[in-house]
Amino acid sequence: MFPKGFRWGASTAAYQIEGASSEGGRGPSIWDTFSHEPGRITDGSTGDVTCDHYHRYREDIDLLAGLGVDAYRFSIAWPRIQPDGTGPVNPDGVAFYDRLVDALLERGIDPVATLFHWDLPQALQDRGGWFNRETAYRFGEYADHVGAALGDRVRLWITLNEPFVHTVFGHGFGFHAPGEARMLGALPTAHHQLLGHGLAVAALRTRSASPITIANNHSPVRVIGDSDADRAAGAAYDALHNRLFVEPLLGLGYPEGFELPVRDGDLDIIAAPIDALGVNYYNPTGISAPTTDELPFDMVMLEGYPMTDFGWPVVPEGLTDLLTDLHTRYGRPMYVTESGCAYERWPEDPDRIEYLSGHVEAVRAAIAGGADVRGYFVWSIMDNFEWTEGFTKRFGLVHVDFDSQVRTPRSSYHWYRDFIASTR
Ligand code: PNW
Repeated sequence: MFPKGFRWGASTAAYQIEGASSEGGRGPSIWDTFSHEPGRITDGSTGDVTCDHYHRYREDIDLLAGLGVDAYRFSIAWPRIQPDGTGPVNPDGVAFYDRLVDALLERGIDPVATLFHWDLPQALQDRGGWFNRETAYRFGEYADHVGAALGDRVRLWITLNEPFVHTVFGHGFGFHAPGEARMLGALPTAHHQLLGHGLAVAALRTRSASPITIANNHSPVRVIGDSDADRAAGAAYDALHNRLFVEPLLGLGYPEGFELPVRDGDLDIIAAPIDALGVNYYNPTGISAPTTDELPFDMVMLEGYPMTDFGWPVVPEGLTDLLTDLHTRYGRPMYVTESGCAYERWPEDPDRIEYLSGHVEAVRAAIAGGADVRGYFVWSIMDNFEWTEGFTKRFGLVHVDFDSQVRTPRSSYHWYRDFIASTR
């Protein structure tokens, strides 16, 4: 059984669904810049319109209400609140999230707001983005504005989404905006994001009584090979993917082996108390000893598992392992803030039903083993702009036709609705 009060939900992010990229006084973000550069996005698409959620949010909230979810996780576009990342708020931007939050509450759905899901105002990027320590302070001010506007109604705060992915994909490999490929030279952006997180927590505490968390991407490490070098590589990868973005938040400092621009007092700011850990889980990672001197590990394809349309292995027991491990290491309440899979098929999508039923079962097993898990959010309520993959990868419980904007629930939508009802 799931504990009383367990929250079932679904997740989205602003740039992936909103569209209306130059309406309501919104400024450009790094994802507008990046997606408009030729060759960056697989199908040449952008988030200019995507699901047009900015105009269709009421219809989308009807879909959420039809599922019977307790909570909806969305993100706030910083460039709607502060078009150039600093200064006073843009009233039209705040008004959009006011309407959204009120419409959710009217339908009995708890608003769960992420402050940063990768759409940095371009004006801040022009001053160095997350390489510039000042961006952390700007993020704290932005959090204060959002807290002042919505702090009485948002029920759970998430400061950052996946600073690991934003650091590694956005600044290490350059597959994501802002497209910087500095390999380990990306690490300062990790520290500055976490500093921003700490400043945001402090600001939100003065504005809202609601709990605060962060949504970290985690991946249990599967060491491939049985040499000491393979095991050392596994530990190095685990420190980067699973520890670096958690341990300083809990007052444990950074794991060893990372060069970060830490100044006096930073670790105290970063360790501002939080109320839970958010866990985004997709798959485990295979790791062996490095064969080049670029990185201290090699990433290896895991074999013997079914694959999603993304080519990601389907390993539900990895979620049990992960939650159990995080519970053993840190002993904190947790939310699964994202879990889902890319499958093209519709309206029948038996693969997604199998994926999701396996993963909720994996959460149940972790809880039975003692982990304190308080909610599960499916990524995503509907197909959307899947970053570098554009519209070629579909994670939705609801199919979206990006020409007509028609939404069609898949069979997984009906499955999740019936499953949630069965836990009541
Ligand atoms: C997450 N990886 O991104 C994001 O939070 C979502 O916005 C995104 O749509 C979803 O997962 C599906 O991709 C990730 O390769 C991107 O390890 C890449 C990875 C993990 C998560």
